[in-house]
Amino acid sequence: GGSDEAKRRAGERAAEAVEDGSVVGLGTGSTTAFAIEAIGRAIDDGLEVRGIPTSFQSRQLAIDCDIPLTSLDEVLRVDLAIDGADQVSEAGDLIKGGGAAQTREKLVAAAADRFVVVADPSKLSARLERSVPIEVVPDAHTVVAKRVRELEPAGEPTLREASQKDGPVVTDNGNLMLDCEFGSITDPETLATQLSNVPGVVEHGLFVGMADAVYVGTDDGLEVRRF
Ligand code: DER
Repeated sequence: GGSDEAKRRAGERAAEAVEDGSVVGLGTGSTTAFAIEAIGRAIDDGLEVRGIPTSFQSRQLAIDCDIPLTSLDEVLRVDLAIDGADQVSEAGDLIKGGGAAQTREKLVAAAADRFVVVADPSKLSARLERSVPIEVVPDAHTVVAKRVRELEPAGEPTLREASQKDGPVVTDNGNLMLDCEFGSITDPETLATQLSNVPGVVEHGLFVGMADAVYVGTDDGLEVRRF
């Protein structure tokens, strides 16, 4: 992973884009955590915003930072969503779900007028080539795994195992995670559609054409890519 300094730069710069009176999506992970903490400090200085958390982790951090919270049920629109990514392609497409939170992350990003991704250089890749996390309803994990192996191009699924518990990772929504290896993904849009069409898939971690900007923090600067 990247350095904390690079992540901090990206997160804090994204927090500066939050406007007074707005609704902001609060993503998951260590890079976005710097944005959430910076939004908390801005609130101490008088900024008025409401946040929509995307996971148990981001909700807890937002509460610790005294950020007033709301939900997609209660607002008509989200002004800005800020979130990290596991990989960012040159085209601005993303793989997410390393934190198993991609379903709510995608809901909030899709509801947002503007979606800003915060990253460090270790996340950048010409093409998407990490394994694609897929959240599946528990009863469907074997049938979804079978369908993933039969896709063209085929994927190799692995049920994500918990590290401090015997058995699988259970998501915030009570589902399971399949990490699916497709090699280098030449057509993310088609793969995204194929995965969405498999019954039992709750949401997959391909975010195609969703990011409006990627803030790439480095140890001594920040590069902004707009899409
Ligand atoms: O997409 C994800 O699930 C990742 O956890 C993402 O949010 C990045 O996390 P990081 O900033 O800790 O690398």
